[in-house]
Amino acid sequence: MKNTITLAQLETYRRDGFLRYGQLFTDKEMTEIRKEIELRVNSVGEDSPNKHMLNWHHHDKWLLSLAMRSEVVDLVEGLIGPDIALFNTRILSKAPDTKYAIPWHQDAIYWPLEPCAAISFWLAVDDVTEENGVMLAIPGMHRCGLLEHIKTSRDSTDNDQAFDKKIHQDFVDESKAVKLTQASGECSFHDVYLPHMSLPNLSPHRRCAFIVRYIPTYVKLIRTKRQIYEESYPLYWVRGNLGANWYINR
Ligand SMILES: O=C(O)CCC(=O)C(=O)O
Repeated sequence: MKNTITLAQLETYRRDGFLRYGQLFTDKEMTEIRKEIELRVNSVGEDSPNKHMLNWHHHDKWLLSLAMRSEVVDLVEGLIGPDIALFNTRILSKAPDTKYAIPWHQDAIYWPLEPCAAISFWLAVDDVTEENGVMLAIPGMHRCGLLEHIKTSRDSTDNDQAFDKKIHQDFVDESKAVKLTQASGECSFHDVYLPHMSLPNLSPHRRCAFIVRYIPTYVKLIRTKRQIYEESYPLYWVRGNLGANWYINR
């Protein structure tokens, strides 16, 4: 049966800039997904406590097929419409007892998209609690457009170095932030302009998520073909009209 987004869910997504969808995969499916993702996380060295495995779907067919699963894409369609491309993927695994946080940011500051429209699908591989590196978001602030970001310092102890920019503190009212705790197998979606961050993992448990970014195909990737390869940006067509881009799978 096709997964659908209700009108109320769509309205929530548009109003808040994110949607906590709830359970997407069953416990049985998650056992399999967790096993596969764990294999990949454990294959990466111990040099960083936070494992950022960016765009592994380019060389990993299993990850690509997870990102293409109709259970996920049906929901994405309900939120951004029927013409969809896969832009990037990330496994983000936070090791237990680590001090690294991800600073407040909007994904829009990083991505060469014109117009800048994208949605992130965030799958909780492990249970996400208030202690193990939960993501925080400020509802409704995606409607403010791009906020001023400043560089984070490389040696900062509170920053995850994969994110080198943070929203200027004048624009972040943490009292309005909500914590996106989720059980394993639950998922959320967030808009490219949503201010969000994540806390350090102070618990004895890993916090791993699989994150996929999709764009509507009318959005143009502002890169030459050479840059697309150098920066690991080739798009995959997922469904609907092809729109303005070149796709590696077409
Ligand atoms: O998973 C996290 O801790 C943060 C993820 C994030 O910043 C993102 O999905 O853009």
